[in-house]
Amino acid sequence: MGLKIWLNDRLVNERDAKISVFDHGLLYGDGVFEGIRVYNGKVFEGSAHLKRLYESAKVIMLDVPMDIDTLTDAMEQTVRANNVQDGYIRLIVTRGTGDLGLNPFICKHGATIIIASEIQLYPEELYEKGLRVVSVSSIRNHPLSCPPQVKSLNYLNNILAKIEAIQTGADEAIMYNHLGYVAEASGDNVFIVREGVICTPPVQAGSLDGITRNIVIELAKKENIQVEEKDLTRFDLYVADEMFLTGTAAEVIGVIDMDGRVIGDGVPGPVTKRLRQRFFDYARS
Ligand code: PXG
Repeated sequence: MGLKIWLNDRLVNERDAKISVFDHGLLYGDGVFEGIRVYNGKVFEGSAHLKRLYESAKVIMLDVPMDIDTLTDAMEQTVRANNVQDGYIRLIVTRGTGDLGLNPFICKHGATIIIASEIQLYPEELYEKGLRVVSVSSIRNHPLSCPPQVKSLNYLNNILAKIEAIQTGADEAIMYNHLGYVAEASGDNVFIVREGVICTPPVQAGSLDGITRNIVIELAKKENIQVEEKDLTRFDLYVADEMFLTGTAAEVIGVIDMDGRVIGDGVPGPVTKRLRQRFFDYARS
């Protein structure tokens, strides 16, 4: 039977959900996407994700073929058609079908794809034990290349980072920017706790403006924990009392080892655990 997939203007069966080999999303990674959670059958932070999608599209001069209300409705229809209660939406807008040339303006209109399905989280035991991360040599996009805030279909930089991490036996990569400051993990934002203060790199350091990141910052402030967005170095991470990552898939997950240095007490710390719980409650409320 398979899933019901939203393709352009309607729901189709999974086996009929096909796009052209001349789609520039495939040929050049030319397009944008979002990964969005569904909790209790409801799209989580849908408007924040759509805002980011439209901004990414604007930067690469891609016209999203639907307005926000229509796209919101399409996501909700896709969630309902697949009976997703707790799951994941992959929303993709490609440049559409063109020919074998870079020129995006030859493509008449973008293709819209919405998949609503299950999500592969880190195994539960990793939330208990914490992640091991390594510094990788692949840096985040330079601000004068495709801006790192654009959530484009071209994720090769981050995939190279993930490969480096896996090759060394770690769970995740810590990526730096062209100046040597910490940017983020390959698909998650990074935070540290030091003497009771939470720090995370500013978006300008080359991190994605993460939706989980922003919620966690707000939740921390509500808990009366001071939050600073500032440039962080490798040193700051090594000597942190706690480290954790945030993202749509991972939610909030502790880090206990970086480049062979034990972080804090070598177990997910109290602030990490508290924020993980607060986020869990918020997402499901
Ligand atoms: N940085 C990068 C580079 C990301 O791709 C985040 C940070 C976290 O942002 P959010 O808005 O999710 O808090 C992301 C998000 C996947 C997948 O399928 C990847 C993301 C989100 C959902 C699924 O690997 N990345």
